[in-house]
Amino acid sequence: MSAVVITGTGLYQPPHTITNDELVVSFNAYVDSFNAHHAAEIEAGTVQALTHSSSEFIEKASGIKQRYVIDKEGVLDPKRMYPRFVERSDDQLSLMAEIAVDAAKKALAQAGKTGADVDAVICSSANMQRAYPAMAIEIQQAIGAKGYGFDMNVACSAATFALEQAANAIKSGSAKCVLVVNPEITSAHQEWKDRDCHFIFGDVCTATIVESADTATGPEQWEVLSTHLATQFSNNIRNNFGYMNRSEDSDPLARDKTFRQEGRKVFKEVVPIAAAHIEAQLGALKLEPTQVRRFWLHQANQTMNQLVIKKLIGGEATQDIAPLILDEYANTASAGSVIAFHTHRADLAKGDLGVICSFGAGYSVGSLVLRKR
Ligand code: CO8
Repeated sequence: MSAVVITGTGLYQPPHTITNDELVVSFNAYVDSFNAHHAAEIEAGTVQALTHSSSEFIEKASGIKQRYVIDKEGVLDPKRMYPRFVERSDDQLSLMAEIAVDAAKKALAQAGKTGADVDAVICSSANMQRAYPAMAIEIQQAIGAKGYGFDMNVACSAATFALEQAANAIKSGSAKCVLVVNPEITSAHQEWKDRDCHFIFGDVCTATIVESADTATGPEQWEVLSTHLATQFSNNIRNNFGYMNRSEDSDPLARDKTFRQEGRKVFKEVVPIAAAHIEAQLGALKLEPTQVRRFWLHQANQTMNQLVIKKLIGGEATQDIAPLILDEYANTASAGSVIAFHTHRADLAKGDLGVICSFGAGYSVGSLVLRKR
């Protein structure tokens, strides 16, 4: 059986950035207006006053300095606090498909392929724009691909879980060249009014070409030596938005219908799970973590990544060992580890080993061990 290789990646980066300072100014304006509006209830003790956010806290607690968003104005409007997207007609490309096609074209160019070479499309992300038809099929048509397409969602591990499906499709012979796209329009399901998490996410889309080494002609090839997925149920990261909300007569704008988490618990519980997961996968390949040249880790929290690396190699998570892109992009859900791989791999040499690993809601952990050919 021929090897499975990654031959190209692509990145769609939205046109707008929001710095922590810009975000905090708008958040604090919202807080002041909320508190003024509810002054009597706050005084009577029936409503709790909201508290200001701070840029210093955000950078210190997470490592995030800014984020990219598709719409800046709506997010920063203290009267709105979420993006404004124009509804499109059924015959227009959906927003998710549009950014996925952009990233896909870049990945295809890197792999030396065209859409016609692709025979499977997996659109995998933490949130889906609509129920059906699958965005993957829309993307398949837009790039002129053959074969089949489907959508899948494993929250922050959506990309790594999809990469395993792609590798398996190639191994089983159901596809020769798979396009995996991760359009993460997190701004639409982020709770921008919640001080605990208003700073966390950013929008982006990544694309990866996974193919059989038989057909790979691109200048760069990363052999997939192994994939390893695991899940363990937790309510600590949750979003109750869903198609049954209407039938439940629940409030579509209620707090539980957007992203929420117990950040500190997630931090404590996920770090050991992720480190043990990677260690076990490397162990099965008879490899030590210290033999890995680079770890492209999930991008949720700078200290989390430092602790994962410390557990694995006993040393510091330098930018060389485990590059951070979180400062510029924030948490981009499933796309984070793929952005790190996309932007920080050019300096690696033939034979170097690398690990892509995601961890997040579910809980879910997904990882791939790669070797540069
Ligand atoms: N400004 C100022 N102070 C603040 C703020 C703020 N914005 N927020 C909280 N504080 C205060 C708190 O009130 C608290 O004060 P006190 O000590 O007086 O009580 C203090 O700061 C500390 O608060 P926390 O304990 O909450 O802060 P942490 O140090 O734990 O940092 C983090 C918060 C950064 C959220 C951190 O816990 C973290 O990163 N945890 C890990 C999170 C993680 O990995 N989550 C994964 C989620 S991503 C995922 O799975 C994908 C889901 C799908 C994506 C959906 C897209 C929308």
